[in-house]
Amino acid sequence: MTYDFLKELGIEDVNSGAAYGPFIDKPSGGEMVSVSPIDGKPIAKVLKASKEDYELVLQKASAAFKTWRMVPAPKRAELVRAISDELRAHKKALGKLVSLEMGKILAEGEGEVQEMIDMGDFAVGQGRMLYGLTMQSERAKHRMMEQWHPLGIVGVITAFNFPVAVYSWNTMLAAVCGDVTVWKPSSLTPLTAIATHKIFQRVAERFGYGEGIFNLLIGSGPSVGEMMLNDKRVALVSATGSTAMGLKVAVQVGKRLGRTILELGGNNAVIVLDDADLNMALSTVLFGAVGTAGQRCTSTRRVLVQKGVAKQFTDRLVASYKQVRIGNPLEAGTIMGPMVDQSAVADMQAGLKTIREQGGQVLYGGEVLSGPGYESGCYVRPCIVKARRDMPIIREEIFAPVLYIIEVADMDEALEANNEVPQGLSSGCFTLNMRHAERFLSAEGSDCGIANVNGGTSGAEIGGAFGGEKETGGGRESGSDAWKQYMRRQTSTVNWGTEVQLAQGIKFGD
Ligand code: UN1
Repeated sequence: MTYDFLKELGIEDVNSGAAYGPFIDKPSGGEMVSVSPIDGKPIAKVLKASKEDYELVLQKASAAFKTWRMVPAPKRAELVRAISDELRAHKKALGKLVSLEMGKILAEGEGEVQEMIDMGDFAVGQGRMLYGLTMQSERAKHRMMEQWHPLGIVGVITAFNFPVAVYSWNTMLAAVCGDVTVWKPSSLTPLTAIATHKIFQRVAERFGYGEGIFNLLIGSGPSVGEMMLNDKRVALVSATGSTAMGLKVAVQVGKRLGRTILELGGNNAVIVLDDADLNMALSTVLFGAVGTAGQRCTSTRRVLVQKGVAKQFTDRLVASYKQVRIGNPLEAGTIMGPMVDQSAVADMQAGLKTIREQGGQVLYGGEVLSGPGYESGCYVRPCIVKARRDMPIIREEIFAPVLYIIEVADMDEALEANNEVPQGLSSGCFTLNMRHAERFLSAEGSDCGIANVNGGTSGAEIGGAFGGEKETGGGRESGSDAWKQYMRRQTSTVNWGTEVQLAQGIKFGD
């Protein structure tokens, strides 16, 4: 091992990938190696969870829930507050591990840990605000109210691209809501998950809740994921990933009438109208399309640019793409690191082939880079394609830095194009005309879960509800009232009078 900061995070040469709070000494699901896309070299090994490990973890989680649900929510929030503090102390190291293991640049890796910290702080406040309503009873001397109770075990399935932030969106809230979590991280980012679990677990132990509150199961989809989907003990499965994966989760969990939160594919557009502030639009689109090497579900994939500014916008965007420094994401000055692995690169190349076949014109980039510093085979040049609305490929999500520029006549066409893809996660509209801006946000405007004016598609704050419509899955995570999904609602009526009264004025018997 060549990276000193891994010691700070407790990562060893061989690491257990299963924990019911404490790590299981030697999980028996086989061994895997985590490889860095930066140089293609192994970082460390992980022992995966087997069926037996799964069962032990689920038993411990079930037992822990019985205790945890009775701890007052503000007290549960104190533990979450301490986790936020612990994350602050290790922000640099954990951010670096995110970069090392999945390739996003250091600023984004640290930004992701900041998102965890912010989410923790948000959840701490929420711990005193798990509000229910009181309703007016139609019966005299009756009180009617709703309460929110802890739900149970929450399965959290996360993707490689936000290996820690999305875990926190779910887990910080679940913890204050009185739930316990079982985390199945992406097989591409096991070490990040182990390091994160260690931080959470350390705090849980300090507070005397050492077993079963935070649990971790690293393993393949079929072994660990599948068991979780079919397990009635798991009340809610919150899953982030592709639409294909989400469909599977929805069907399998739906078969047992379990709950799901799905955060799936995006195909996000930015509208740039003739009256836009072009400088703002350009830098926002650059970040949205090139950031995280185009591997955010909120990445900007389509620019719908009005014809009056199309040429100027395109020329200037190509010029800024030429300035993008591609290389080691741990080095200052790098704007774009590698893609997560060679298979992601192959998918991008296959996508580009289809784009060309369908008449898309590559204006810049798309090549796989080779030579010194690029030996891992995971580095690509971000790509700009001049495309048309009738190309079928633009309806699919290629999880790579490929940006379509599509010319539109006016706001009517821009909205139609924004909404014509099957996904509905995020969208943005650059305009200085308040009528266009308000229309974009109106009922006939963007059909996405996120719609920004003079803002891009990625980089959402944790305070709002995050998620989208249509094939994006409909789930909402992180801020606003997303907490409600992690609890069960109970409507209660108390009769404090001396008579039995039936609702709807029904007289039954005498
Ligand atoms: C994701 O890509 O799965 O809006 C999440 C953003 C981030 C979260 C993205 N805050 O880009």
